[in-house]
Amino acid sequence: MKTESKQPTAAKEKQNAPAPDNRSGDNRSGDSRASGNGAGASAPPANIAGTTVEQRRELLRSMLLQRRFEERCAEAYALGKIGGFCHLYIGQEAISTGVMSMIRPDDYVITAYRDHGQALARGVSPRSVMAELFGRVDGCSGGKGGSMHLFDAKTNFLGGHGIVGGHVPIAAGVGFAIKYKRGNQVCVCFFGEAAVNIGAFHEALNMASLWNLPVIFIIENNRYGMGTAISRSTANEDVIIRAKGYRMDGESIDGQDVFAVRDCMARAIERARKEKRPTLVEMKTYRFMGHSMSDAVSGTYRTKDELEENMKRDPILLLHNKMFEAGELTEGEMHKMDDEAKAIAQDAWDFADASPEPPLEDLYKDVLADSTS
Ligand SMILES: Cc1ncc(C[n+]2csc(CCOP(=O)(O)OP(=O)(O)O)c2C)c(N)n1
Repeated sequence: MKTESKQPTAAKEKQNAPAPDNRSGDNRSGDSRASGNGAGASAPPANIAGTTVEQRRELLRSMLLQRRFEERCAEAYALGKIGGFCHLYIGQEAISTGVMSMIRPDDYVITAYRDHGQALARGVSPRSVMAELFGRVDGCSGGKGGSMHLFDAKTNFLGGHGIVGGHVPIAAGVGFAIKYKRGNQVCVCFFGEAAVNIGAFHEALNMASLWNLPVIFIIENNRYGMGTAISRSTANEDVIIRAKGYRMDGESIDGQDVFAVRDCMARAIERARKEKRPTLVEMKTYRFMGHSMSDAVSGTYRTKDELEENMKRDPILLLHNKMFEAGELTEGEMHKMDDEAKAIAQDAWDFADASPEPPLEDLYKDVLADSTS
């Protein structure tokens, strides 16, 4: 990765990624600056003051891991080691990283099919994620879920869901269960901007607000649903306005800035834990790869110029530059972190490659609950 200048980092550079256990559950309290019922209010500028140097390094390590790991996924897909669908998260890593750095190990996470980065940032082991992608028995879903269906009970990572918006009501259900059991966890639910036009999204937001559920709904607005620009699918592109319809707090932030993500999460988490109130957050981002591995990166529904313009705001580069300018990161240290990330991705690949396929007799295992036991 080139970091000497402020040039775009490279989804295109072939390298790999690190695996910090980034589940410290920082949970620092924010000064509740949320926008009340006024959906769409913008947050004050984020800064790095709320984190220590070591925390900032962890954030960088986590993002590098996701990036390098997924670059190897692209390679494995091209070699036929990963089959089926494969949606990369490259470009959006500040969101997964910032969110996971703020929640606690006993909180819950649920997401859509673009789930590799979120699983890694949550602390699901790179080996078990790669083995799942390879369809092997040591995968976090036993090799039977694949790229879109990463699950990990140890980290309360509840998937990996392929139906657009289909998991949003499940998040409301998790929020209900937390409240019913008098817990003070939160449930974080990620989805793309295309999901805000799905019926299940509206049903879930309505119930979450009506019943005061501790759910943080995060729209990762990367501006495209497959090859359809938001301007062609959504009557009101200001998607955060949807919060108002359900009397919910809403906030729109820069999803390329990991500190903006953390600041916003501090407010949403406090609201969820203390008031049992849900929040809708729009995190504005951009994906640097195609919708899935079978999709062109640019040249069809978006131009190369647009892509390159957005890659100037690579979240890894933005964090690197901030740390570099603050004098707390040298290029040598950056390269070392990057090499560690690559080594972890290579180790995950080797592990996955050596893992066997699930046995035939397991075909129906885990499909239905065993009603006899
Ligand atoms: C209910 C439903 N309709 C259509 C699809 C096909 N589909 C798969 S991904 C996708 C685009 C979703 O875009 P978005 O929610 O913005 O997430 P992103 O891919 O940008 O992360 C569509 C339409 C689907 N999986 N589920």
